[in-house]
Amino acid sequence: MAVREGSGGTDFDAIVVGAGFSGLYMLYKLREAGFTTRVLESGGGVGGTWYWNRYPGARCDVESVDYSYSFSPELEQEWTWSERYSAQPEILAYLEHVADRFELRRDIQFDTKVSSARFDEDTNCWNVTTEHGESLTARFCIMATGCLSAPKLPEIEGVETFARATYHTGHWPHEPVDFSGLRVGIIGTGSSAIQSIPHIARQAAHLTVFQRTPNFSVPAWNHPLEPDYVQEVKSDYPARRELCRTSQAGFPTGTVEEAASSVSAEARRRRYEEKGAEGGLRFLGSFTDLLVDPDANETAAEFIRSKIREIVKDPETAAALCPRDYPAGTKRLCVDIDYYETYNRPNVTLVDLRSNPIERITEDSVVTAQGTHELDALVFATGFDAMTGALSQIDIEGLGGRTLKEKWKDGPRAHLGLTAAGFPNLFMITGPGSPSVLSNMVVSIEQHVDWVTQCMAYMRAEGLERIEPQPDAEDEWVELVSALADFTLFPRANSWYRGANVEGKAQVFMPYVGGVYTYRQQCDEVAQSGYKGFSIS
Ligand code: NA7
Repeated sequence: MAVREGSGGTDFDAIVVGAGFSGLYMLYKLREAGFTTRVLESGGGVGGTWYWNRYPGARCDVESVDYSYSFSPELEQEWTWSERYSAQPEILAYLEHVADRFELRRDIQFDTKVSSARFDEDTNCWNVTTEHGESLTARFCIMATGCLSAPKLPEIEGVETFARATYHTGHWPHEPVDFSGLRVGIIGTGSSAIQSIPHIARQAAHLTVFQRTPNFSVPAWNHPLEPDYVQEVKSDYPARRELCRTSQAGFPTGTVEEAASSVSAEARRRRYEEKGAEGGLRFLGSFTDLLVDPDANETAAEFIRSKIREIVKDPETAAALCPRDYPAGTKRLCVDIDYYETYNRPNVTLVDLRSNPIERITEDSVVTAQGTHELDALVFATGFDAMTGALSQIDIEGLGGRTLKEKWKDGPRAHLGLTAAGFPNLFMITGPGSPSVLSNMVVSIEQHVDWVTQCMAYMRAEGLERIEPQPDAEDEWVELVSALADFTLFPRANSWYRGANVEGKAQVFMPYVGGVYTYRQQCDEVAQSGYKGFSIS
């Protein structure tokens, strides 16, 4: 680095890791605030999650007019979404447009995976090294590494021995994949599988779905967006954005005030039909008590099961597809297009691993207790080491040489889900302990990025060099996050929200369930108080 562009003799004021929704907006804001910034991105282009998840059918489950940046009125007006729920190529095209429109690429270094970040206590700076051996310094290090960005293979004997084509939904090839004429297997039935299965089934000679746990899924009722509707949204975008920011989940769900337990079975069914007809995640907003009262939840769960039984013709397959052992919505509710209908195709077989578990994978087959399934291609839709996975892949070292991995071995601890005691000047965008994956990610990302930028500007104005949360403030926050979760049904599912999908990972419910509005108010109060709960020097 020939020219040191950061204050205090560093290469930059800030290093941002990741160039997805978070990293791009972080760069935009820091540049606007006059901070020199370098973004390090492991992919060959912008997009983050939407750069890697190119599997067939990949689509957002938040409506496109809401799953977009609100920071630029001009951008809002010039970009037009084509569908209610946008598909991955359109979201990626949007992020590429954002990168071009705001000339962000000149500060992004692509194909650069960060291997370590060390805090230097003498200079109050971060030293970040890359896998190419490059070393960069900055006052601040901002992890914009995403919540679902460390793909995970299943722990199955012989998984690495399969010698024919293999794919992970979270790391899909850039070239088109053609399954025509092939016997394809897919392991997993989470959101990625539920989106890709109908597409793969239409192409493959045969598709075998290996299901360990069925998921609750509701129809998306996706459709092209009418120009009049788009115009209506654009003509009043600020109000719509405000509605998102002051909501529970970061998108409008409509107002309901009734509890499922307070109305008749007939009225409940009617409401579920209505909400189901609206499509998507709004279903969970049918009643106020669905995620806190097990009996209320069971009525919604049974409604979804009744739809599965209506759609899927083979009763045994339908029964296997009906989730039974966790409340609806406590694993991310899936939003599908023709998922259950796909099981009526003659070329699709469901293998229920609960009754017929996988024993091993060989060079050409998946071997279950009851037989051998020879396959030409195998798709792993087995998810991610969520929320902490991408961070634990980087060797992050704070005060006294202590690593973040060590600090988090019994579960992540982050004050406000943004900062960690012992790791000064480090920020995590949508980190564990913030609403993140329980919200419209873009709303939560913008809020975090704005908060971080404001904090850095405050420090610069006050001539301060170092900020970190106090351990007791962090403890209180972690307790609050856990207490809020315990008030809900969320902890009752073995979900990736609580690390249950990764062997040996601490079982702690990670996201903040209190909603984006309450959370925003808490963060704002901290900033307005001059960063109460933080040590600043
Ligand atoms: P998910 O939701 O974590 O789904 C992963 C799936 O893979 C799930 O059905 C798992 O079953 C299954 N899985 C994982 N390991 C195994 C093994 N060893 N054997 C069989 N089946 C296995 O990841 P997705 O990518 O679908 O979705 C992630 C999020 O992205 C989603 O929630 C949206 O927010 C977007 P399990 O349930 O663990 O029994």
